[in-house]
Amino acid sequence: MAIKSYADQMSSVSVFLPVMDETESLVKTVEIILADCGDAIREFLVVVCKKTTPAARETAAGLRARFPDKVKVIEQQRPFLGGATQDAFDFATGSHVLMMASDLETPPDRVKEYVAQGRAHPNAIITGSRWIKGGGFEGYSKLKWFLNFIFQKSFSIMYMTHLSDMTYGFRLIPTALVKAIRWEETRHPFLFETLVKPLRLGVEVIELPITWRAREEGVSNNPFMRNFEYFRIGLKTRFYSRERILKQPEPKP
Ligand SMILES: Nc1nc2c(ncn2[C@@H]2O[C@H](COP(=O)(O)OP(=O)(O)OP(=O)(O)O)[C@@H](O)[C@H]2O)c(=O)[nH]1
Ligand SMILES: [Mg+2]
Repeated sequence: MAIKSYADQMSSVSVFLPVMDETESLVKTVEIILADCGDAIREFLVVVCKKTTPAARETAAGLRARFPDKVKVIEQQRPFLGGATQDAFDFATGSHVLMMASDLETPPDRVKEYVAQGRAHPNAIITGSRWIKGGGFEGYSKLKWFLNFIFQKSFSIMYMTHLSDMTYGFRLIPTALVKAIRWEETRHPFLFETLVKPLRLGVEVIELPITWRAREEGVSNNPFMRNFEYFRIGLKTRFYSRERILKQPEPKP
């Protein structure tokens, strides 16, 4: 079946920024992106939840006051990181959504490269890879590094894809595509779901080498044992039909 186009061009980007305890990191993220490629940015969707610290909330409000045309602060309705991302998808008005974090583990100085790639390949997903030449990990636990490698290899074989990193949540996706898919995960495995479901639909995915550096501010919200939950969505989706992945049936050709 011919692959549907979800974006003929990249006109603007909605940047999703989930926030728990980030202050300086959040400010840096917004400032760097605006300085590097502010023209391409339609909006920053800063998503806060009940567990977001008062200092982080204040920081978000401060950014909204400084950049009222660009920064929106959204009170999260669905639970956890996957829920925060789905909430942002509902609000996104740009042609593309950039999924990232506000803890500097998704380096904001690389966003301009996503923008350039997105303009050149508007119908594709542009995703960061820590495993290809030029990418890497700094300050990642050795055990997690090893398990991540095995995980990536297993799923690249299962999905018969050249992709080397399907779990790094630093990616640019056409907005129409995220709005068309029926999402399931609410926690961190959502990051994997946003790659495997489009892959099953036949969407092109382009990797950019990125070095992941452990955060200096705040703490991770993903306890180690939860990493094993990534298998569930990966295994299920491998056998899903297009109808199962999409919210609406596709028109017959
Ligand atoms: N609004 C909101 N933000 C969240 C939630 N969970 C995590 N975040 C934010 O999402 C980003 C990624 O979360 P982390 O806990 O750092 O996850 P991670 O870096 O993928 O996980 P590790 O590899 O275990 O460090 C951070 O900026 C968090 O503050 C949530 O439930 N709601
Ligand atoms: Mg993190």
